[in-house]
Amino acid sequence: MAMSDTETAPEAQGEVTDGFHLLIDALKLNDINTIYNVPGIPITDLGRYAQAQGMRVISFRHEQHAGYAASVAGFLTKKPGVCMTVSAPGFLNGLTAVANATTNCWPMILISGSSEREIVDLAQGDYEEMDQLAIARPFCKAAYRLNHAEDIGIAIARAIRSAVSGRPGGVYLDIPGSMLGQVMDAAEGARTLVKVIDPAPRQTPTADAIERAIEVMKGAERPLIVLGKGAAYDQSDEVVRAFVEKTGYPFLPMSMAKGLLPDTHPQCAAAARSTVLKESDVVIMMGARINWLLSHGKGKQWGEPGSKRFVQIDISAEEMDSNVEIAAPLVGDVGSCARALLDGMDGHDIAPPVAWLEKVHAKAEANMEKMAGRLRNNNVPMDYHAALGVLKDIITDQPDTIVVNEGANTLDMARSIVNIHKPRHRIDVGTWGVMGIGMGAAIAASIETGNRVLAIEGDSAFGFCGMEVETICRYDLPICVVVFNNNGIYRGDGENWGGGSDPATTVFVKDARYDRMMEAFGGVGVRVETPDALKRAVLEALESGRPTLVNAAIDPAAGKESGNIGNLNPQSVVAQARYPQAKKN
Ligand code: ADP
Ligand code: TPW
Ligand code: MG
Repeated sequence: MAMSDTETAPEAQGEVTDGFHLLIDALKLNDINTIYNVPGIPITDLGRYAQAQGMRVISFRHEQHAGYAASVAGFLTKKPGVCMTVSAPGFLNGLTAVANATTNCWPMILISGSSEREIVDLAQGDYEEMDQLAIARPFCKAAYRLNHAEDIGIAIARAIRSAVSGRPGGVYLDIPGSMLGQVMDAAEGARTLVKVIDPAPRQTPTADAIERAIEVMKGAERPLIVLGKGAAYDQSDEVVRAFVEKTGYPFLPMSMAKGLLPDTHPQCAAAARSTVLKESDVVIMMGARINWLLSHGKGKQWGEPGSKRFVQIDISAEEMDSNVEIAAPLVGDVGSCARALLDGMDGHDIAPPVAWLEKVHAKAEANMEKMAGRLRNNNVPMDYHAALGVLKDIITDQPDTIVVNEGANTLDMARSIVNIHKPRHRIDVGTWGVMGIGMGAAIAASIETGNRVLAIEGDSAFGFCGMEVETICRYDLPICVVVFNNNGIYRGDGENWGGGSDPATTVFVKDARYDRMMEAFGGVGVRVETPDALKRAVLEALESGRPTLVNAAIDPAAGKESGNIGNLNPQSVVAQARYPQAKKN
């Protein structure tokens, strides 16, 4: 039982514990040993005590980045990443990351301190007053409030299960400050803790469902496998590889599934994306939603209407038929489904016609050759291709380096140019295409894996999270940030269409010295204008492991409006006539 302040002083009785320490013990009992944190009332001491109790507490400059870091930790480890914030504004800053985690199906837990319940509920104006639980609900997979110290064990267990079981997502845990100070007898407290057994149980599809899928595969003339970040998350790397190789089907990795099988694998059809999407007749989706990133499975990108049959592997049954009919739904985890398919394939002829494989291969080779030429240029100013050609070679030589990537052109071009060779070695803007995830992702990748990290950042993208370079320096993390500095969003040569003296809406200060931000905190800053200088600077950073920011000057005229997704911009019927500067996207 929890005791109130008025009861006998705890020291007078046997050994005691309190809400702070039960919370720390509950996390540690469940192998959660890192907290991504921003301190303040009422959780400042919770962070201190967690550090004192041997947890890794990484304190950020802004909760959004602590939250993104926690969510990326969840993606990389299959355990919920934990973010801790103060009430109201800190909570709201962290909530963006919870919503983003839920959208990406990544497990995380946001733990926010909250103010006095009675005062909040009567709207009497408490310090940082806000009804956080109610606000969090629509943005996350589950939300709970912990009112009593004796419930901490159960609450943490519930939060962990909600985050990782079924389709993973973000969980909110509301911690009224007063709960942290509640006192319990230590032995009694220990008995309330819960060790979560098998938090994300494997889920195998039925024999019928497997048979149905094999029938569809047997009829395939031009099959394709699409690998998504759900497959990368599942960590069944060997089974997925065995399945893909046994089928012999071309595979297309979604951006964060790059490296699940190496991009250089002979079956990789990334360089023949348009061909395989348009011409395939059977598509096996493995942990990838048929959402906007795949044009909802419809339209000209997908060829003739009705020309496809889909097999879809997903942990979430509701995902089936979300956009198009699924001929063979396989509800389960990627590993179990791939294993069952592998076994089910025995004795069946599912080999694809050689002509299809040759066609895909030839298309991919031709496109890669075309690209190779563009990557070796010495244009001044440097363009995206020349800069990314350098980074591509570095990652090929140092494939353990984890690549973080955000921006528009910087994202789209890096995604197609920089090959990834190992699973979960690329982290990017995810399903929302969110800007500002870069530094949180880089920090989490470094903390969770110990590997070198190369963050390839548009200058705008970097601006959303740039202050976290201080965090990188403070924890002395081996992160090399390359800012693709084209002086703006998409391009750096925009004009003010009203003709006034204000800058255009999409441009930044010209030739800004982002490198000096890293220097300001004791890291290494380098400004480069050529592919050679870029190569030297990045190699030096990866060799030394010192926090480094390479400010790479990129041609302000090289980018496209919105990168590859300019078609999503709404069009104005009057713009073409009114503004001579307006160009059709
Ligand atoms: P991408 O953006 O790479 O195409 P999505 O995020 O759209 O991938 O899709 C990921 C899908 O993977 C989600 O529908 C999610 O339910 C599913 N998923 C998550 N974890 C697993 C798992 N362990 N096994 C199977 N499916 C999973
Ligand atoms: C949270 C909208 C999409 S891409 C982008 C913005 C602002 C920046 C592109 O410029 P960058 O890259 O990074 O310099 P480049 O190479 O093309 O110049 N707010 C959020 N998320 C998104 N996606 C936006 C705004 C956006
Ligand atoms: Mg830019």
